[in-house]
Amino acid sequence: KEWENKELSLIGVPMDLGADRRGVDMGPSSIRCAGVEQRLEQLGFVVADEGDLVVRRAKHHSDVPESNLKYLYEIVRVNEELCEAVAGIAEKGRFPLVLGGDHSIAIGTLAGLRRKKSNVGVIWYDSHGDVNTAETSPSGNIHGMALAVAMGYGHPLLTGIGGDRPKVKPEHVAIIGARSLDPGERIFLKRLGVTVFTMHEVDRLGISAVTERAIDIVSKGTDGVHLSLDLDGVDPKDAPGVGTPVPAGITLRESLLAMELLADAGIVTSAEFVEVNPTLDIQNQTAKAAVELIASLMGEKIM
Ligand code: EXY
Ligand code: MN
Ligand code: MN
Ligand code: MN
Repeated sequence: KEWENKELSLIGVPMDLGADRRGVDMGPSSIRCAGVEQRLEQLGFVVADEGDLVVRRAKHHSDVPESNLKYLYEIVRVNEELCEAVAGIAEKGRFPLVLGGDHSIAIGTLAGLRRKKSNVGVIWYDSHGDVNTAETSPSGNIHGMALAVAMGYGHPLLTGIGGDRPKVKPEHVAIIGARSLDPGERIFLKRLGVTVFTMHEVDRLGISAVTERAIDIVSKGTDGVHLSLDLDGVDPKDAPGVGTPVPAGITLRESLLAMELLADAGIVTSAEFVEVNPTLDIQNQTAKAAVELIASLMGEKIM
């Protein structure tokens, strides 16, 4: 593995424009407060905290003529910057760990990873599919479009971040935890043949079998695996501090097992943890859950 040196770079992206809701911009800060760096250092990682990117407050969301894409230009600008930052980290052979921020930042992360790797596998751990386009989106919120953009679908300013090519192939993607898909997203996912482990599969097969199947899919024919973990994939009882909670989700306990299985498989080469909104949280519980998940992903063992 390229990060066997245990060198890791943290980068925060205080983005909330993709969710069109304040609070998730404090996600990186809340995860830092929950002790992410110290926890990683205890695991033997040499952590470089690269700080946060700057996200400008936009005056009004309807800045794109004849489009429902909210805050498009600033989201593009920040993701271009994130793309460069992630590419730089990966280039040095360090493990990029991106702290969000809303899920629109996955666009920049995946664009940056594509510089180093031609076939990135992606585990999209989320209650949502995030495969809307301007045409299918009920909200115009770009965080609900990030995975579609990474696969090459959406506004050209978004799909062009880090170069025009698609950043991820549909056959290298596995969604885990889906329980809120828009009608257009269902059609899109079927048409592209993306593997989706909904809560139905999680309940029927169990999280360990689902994770093992997902590992197979994302590691076949790929040269790296990115975990994009949206905290709203976790049940709101365990992770209440998210902007778009969806009930009946994957428990924290199951999620920790999923992370442990990923750690054992030794396939994950980058990760991001997104959508933590401390203004909706109870005592920073969701950021703390994020730190537990990160620790398990990076190899922490009970014994
Ligand atoms: N599917 C809905 C939309 O596109 O507006 C909700 C998306 C929420 C996205 C969250 C963070 O994963
Ligand atoms: Mn330190
Ligand atoms: Mn998401
Ligand atoms: Mn989500």
